[in-house]
Amino acid sequence: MICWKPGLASKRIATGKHSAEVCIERKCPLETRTRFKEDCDHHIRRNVMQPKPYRLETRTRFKEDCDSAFRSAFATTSASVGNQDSLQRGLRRPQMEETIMKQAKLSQRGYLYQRLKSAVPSFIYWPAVWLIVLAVFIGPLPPTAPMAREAVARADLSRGGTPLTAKDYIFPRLEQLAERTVVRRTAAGCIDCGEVVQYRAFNGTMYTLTQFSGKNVAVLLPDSWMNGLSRQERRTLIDRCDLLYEHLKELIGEEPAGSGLLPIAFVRDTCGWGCGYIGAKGVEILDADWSLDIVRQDVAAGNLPGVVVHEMNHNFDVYSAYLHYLPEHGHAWTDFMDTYIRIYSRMGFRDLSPEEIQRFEIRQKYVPYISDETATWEDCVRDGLCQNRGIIRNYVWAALNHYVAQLHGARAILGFMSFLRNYKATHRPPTSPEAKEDLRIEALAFGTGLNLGCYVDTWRWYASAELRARMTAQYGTNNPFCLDNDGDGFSEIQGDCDDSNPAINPGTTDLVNCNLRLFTEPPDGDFPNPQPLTYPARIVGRITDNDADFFTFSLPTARRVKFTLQSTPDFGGCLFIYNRSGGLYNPLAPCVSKGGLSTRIYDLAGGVWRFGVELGSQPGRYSVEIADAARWPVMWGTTEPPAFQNGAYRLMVHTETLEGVLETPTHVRFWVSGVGFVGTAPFASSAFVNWMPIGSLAEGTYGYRAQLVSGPIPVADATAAEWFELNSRKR
Ligand SMILES: [Ca+2]
Ligand SMILES: [Ca+2]
Ligand SMILES: [Ca+2]
Repeated sequence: MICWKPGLASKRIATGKHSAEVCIERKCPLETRTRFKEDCDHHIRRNVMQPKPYRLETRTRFKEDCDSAFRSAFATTSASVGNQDSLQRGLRRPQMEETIMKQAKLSQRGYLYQRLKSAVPSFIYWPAVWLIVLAVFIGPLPPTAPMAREAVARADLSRGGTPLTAKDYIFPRLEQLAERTVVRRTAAGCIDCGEVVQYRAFNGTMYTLTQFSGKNVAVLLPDSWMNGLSRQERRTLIDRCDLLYEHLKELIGEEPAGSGLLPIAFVRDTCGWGCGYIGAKGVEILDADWSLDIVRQDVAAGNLPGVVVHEMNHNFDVYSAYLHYLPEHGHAWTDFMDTYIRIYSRMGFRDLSPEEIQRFEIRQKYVPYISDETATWEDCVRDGLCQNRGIIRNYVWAALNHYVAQLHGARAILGFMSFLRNYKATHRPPTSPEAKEDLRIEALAFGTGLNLGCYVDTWRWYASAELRARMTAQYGTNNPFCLDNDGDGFSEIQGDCDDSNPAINPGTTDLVNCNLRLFTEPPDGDFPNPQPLTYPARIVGRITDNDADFFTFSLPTARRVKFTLQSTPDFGGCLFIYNRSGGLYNPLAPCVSKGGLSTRIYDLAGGVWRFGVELGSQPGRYSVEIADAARWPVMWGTTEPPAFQNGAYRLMVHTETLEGVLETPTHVRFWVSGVGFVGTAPFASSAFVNWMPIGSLAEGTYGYRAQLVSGPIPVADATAAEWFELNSRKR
């Protein structure tokens, strides 16, 4: 029997003899390599891939085999795959993306999700306008190369062989808007009432589709989707899209141009996986089997598919003339909005909470820029000269808004948008990049109610002398976020999480998550063995040849702890946790290869724990985060079928928990499918409104949801729809 030697597990187990001795001595449990191999094979089987015969080598080596099998599957499309943002972005790098989308069907696990969870940029970029970051995955494996090729070929055929264009959005010409199908509402309120309509697509093709109407959007489905989605999934798709529109309208303060409902049409040929007008109503999603499978996975779980969110964000890019100055600025906007709307609405993304998404965005988009002290707006954003340093101009443009949103909350972004709205109503668009940044910074200043001159300095950004003078006149010179009250050398905008305590500063806490204490390996030394940690923590370290870094931390009580190991960007290896007897605690250890990120959650008992970051495929730099695993989604409230009395339906919600709720709610508002928000009640543990349907509403099935708000902002996601029958005899 072979098992893992405590301590330098990944190295010592390399000799079976040694391991066998340890086994006998310590009566090791079944933490065998075979077990590990099964884990790998399991992934392979799930992805219709035949495992190749593995030689009996070490666990770490085995993991590499897994990885290299993974990489070889990408041989036809290069090893690079899209990063998380392309998931919301539609099909921007046609063949490669399509291959990946196709894999989602085969993996049955939502490949997009895996990409958000495990993609990490390294510093090699696709040499095209729409930069896609190279990423390496640990996780489910894609199909073999021939299968991937076949998938691409089939997808191409399904599109009639026309090449996909690079961009998944269109700046609509006036004639295009004039010709577009104006989609009128069918039977008012009835979510199941389909009507067969003729739809003229963006490219002029006519389609016969079945239209279902919400309050704001209409979903137009071909027969394949009518059959492919269950009635319940179809309702969720319509209602979630409708609710998304409502949240976007509230946040942005202006609706896309065009009369009628916003059509979301599923067609055989369009400009990407999804395609959307910029600033005008119109979304098309590709009608293909793999596309149906991906969309269905999300709606079956009650969620919105990323591709729809992304395209609707293009429609809501209503200030484009006032903000855009980059070559591909439509996607700088969505680099902010695709995730921010999930943060603002409290929707989250599958099991990622809004806060986790926000931190992910800031780590990915803000940190690479701000931590490079030579990076400036002029060089890295306006002129785009810093790609080889891992600084992507679109990301940095979006990062400012993400960072302000994290520091100042949703009200600041609401204010930002309202400033743009008023400005647009009274001014012509600025023309130069400098003037557009002046407008953006001024809008953020309005949103925060502060003079952001010192933010501009911290960010090495641009602001004209006129703007600085206006901000001083409007908001004074005193911005508390720019003061260093405790004299530790940092203000809050520079990352001081507690400006009344000099022991807390960017040298001791993580820049992205203030809760994490930071432990950095000395530049010319090594961590002590072991390095004690204060939980929760972030470790920034380095593994040299023959090195392993060990850490201890103490949990006062039992916790669900999430371990995140990231290769930044060159380390390859694993994170092993040891139990009190020195045995291996986590046979399913998080492991990364170059540029990868891996996350695992463990239920750990209270007490002292020890873990090691140990060499696998190659030495290099890494980071580790250990923190409580946030629960998401959190079902904050439960609803019940509405009681009918005195001509009204009683819509009721019982609050189960305020865990994960952004701030103390003031009110509960109620949403009815196809109708919109119908009433608001003061927050109470059981809150209700009596909803009296108006006479024009059709009979049929309706769904209601409840959402917690604090003043103008949502503080929890809407509850799942409670479906009920609206009966005309009850009017
Ligand atoms: Ca300070
Ligand atoms: Ca401080
Ligand atoms: Ca080290």
